[in-house]
Amino acid sequence: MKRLAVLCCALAACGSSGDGDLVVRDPWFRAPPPFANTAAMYAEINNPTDVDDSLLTMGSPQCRSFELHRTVTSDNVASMEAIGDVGLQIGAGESLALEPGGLHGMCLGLDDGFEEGDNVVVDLQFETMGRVTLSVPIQRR
Ligand SMILES: [Cu+2]
Repeated sequence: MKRLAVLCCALAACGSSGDGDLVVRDPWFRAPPPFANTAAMYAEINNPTDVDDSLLTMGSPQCRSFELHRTVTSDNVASMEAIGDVGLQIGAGESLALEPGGLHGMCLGLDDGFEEGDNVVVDLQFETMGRVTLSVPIQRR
């Protein structure tokens, strides 16, 4: 059973397993505006192993539901669409960027008190690695 190292440098608690497992770098939620009902989550997921993997789903007890989204721009208008059940591939030796303007996790139906400075528990379900739980800071960037 492989382990997953979480590098969460925003919390000054950096570490690495150093033995070639999946690594999630710099996970964060964009602090939502007042009364917003959704928030986007970003991170970089690195797969230094020699086994392909795939991010299948995300979830959080602080979100009514959670979707994987991509940003699509058409006629200069950006909008988001959900990625279906196929998940997001992270090939062996590759990285997956969840970043503003691109792929991201979307927390729908926010808890009250989802505010800058707090941390949110998020589960990521990977096809090969299984479930990974992160503590993700809410930030303004
Ligand atoms: Cu979205």
